[in-house]
Amino acid sequence: PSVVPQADLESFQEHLNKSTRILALLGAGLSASSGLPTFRGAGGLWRTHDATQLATPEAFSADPGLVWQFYSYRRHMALKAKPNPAHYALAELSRKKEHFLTLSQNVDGLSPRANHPEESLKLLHGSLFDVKCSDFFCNYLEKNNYTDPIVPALEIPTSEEDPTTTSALASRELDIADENVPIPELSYRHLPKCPKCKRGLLRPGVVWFGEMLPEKVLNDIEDWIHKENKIDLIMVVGTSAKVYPAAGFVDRARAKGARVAIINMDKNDVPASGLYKGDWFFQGDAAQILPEILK
Ligand code: BJW
Repeated sequence: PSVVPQADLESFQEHLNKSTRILALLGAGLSASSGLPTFRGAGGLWRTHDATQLATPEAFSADPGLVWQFYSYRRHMALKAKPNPAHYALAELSRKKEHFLTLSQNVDGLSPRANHPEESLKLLHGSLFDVKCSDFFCNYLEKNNYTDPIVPALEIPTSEEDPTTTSALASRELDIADENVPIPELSYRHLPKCPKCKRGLLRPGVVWFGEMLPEKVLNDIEDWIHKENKIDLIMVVGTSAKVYPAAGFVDRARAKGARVAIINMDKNDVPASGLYKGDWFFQGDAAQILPEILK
């Protein structure tokens, strides 16, 4: 059964078919149905911490053990999760359309694992599986580190001692996102160190608040935008579109004539510039909507 209004579906697909230059801006809602929590709104808390408060250099300096536990948990969850039909639908569109560039704010590795062509996928906020040295003077970077846990001290606590748990999964893994599950205090000596400088702590290769987005990624996007004086369409998928510079690409695309198609669970989550005549809003689960509208 269709999950979108027929008239919107028809007008969108008509526009998509004749579109040659297309952008997609992706956010955490794309991976929600793969079981990964989003940042804002329900589920945006990890233990008692606002997820966005842990995603800062200040949080890492103040308590690298806590921040690593958060990211170690996220790495573990992302590795267990599977790409959903929306990741596959976008990957397929990118094989069909020559000038389709996907800008993903997600760090979970699910688009790459859905075989989204690498050259048309720009990871604005890095990856949970890139690991780099936190020392300002060291440039160590390791890509695709899938070791889980990255050091023994970051092993997810198990509840084998707890005979009251019944489910097979729950008996092996406690959800350390739950504040009632105790976690150890970890300090410098427990945490992963840089193999190059042998001094700095390693950190996740993601972009925290106040940090610059990867320069090469930004340059590639600018080159793509400037190559021609028009963009036909930008799809804004599962993002609250509140974090910059990522959210700014919606208006950059509009300035080149793009119509905007929003795919989001929450009808209030529109870009700051609002909705224009000719835009589309497809409300619901991206994992259901994208395969249908990109068919
Ligand atoms: C569903 C669904 C389903 C749910 N189906 N939908 C201009 C103005 C004001 C401030 C700034 C500005 N420019 C820069 C700033 C500062 C700051 C910023 O933007 N602040 C704003 C919050 C106001 N930006 C930065 O600091 C950036 N750096 C920068 O600008 O550097 C330049 C500079 C450097 C130094 C000095 C001076 C300048 C960096 C931003 C980095 C963001 N990093 C994070 C963490 C990454 C690592 C990690 O994962 O832990 O990126 S924060 C977090 O937010 C993460 C996300 O990628 C990002 C966006 O969130 P997203 O994906 O939109 O998720 P949610 O949860 O917000 O939304 C989910 C959506 O899905 C919702 O709409 C749901 O309804 C929907 N949904 N289920 C469809 N099934």
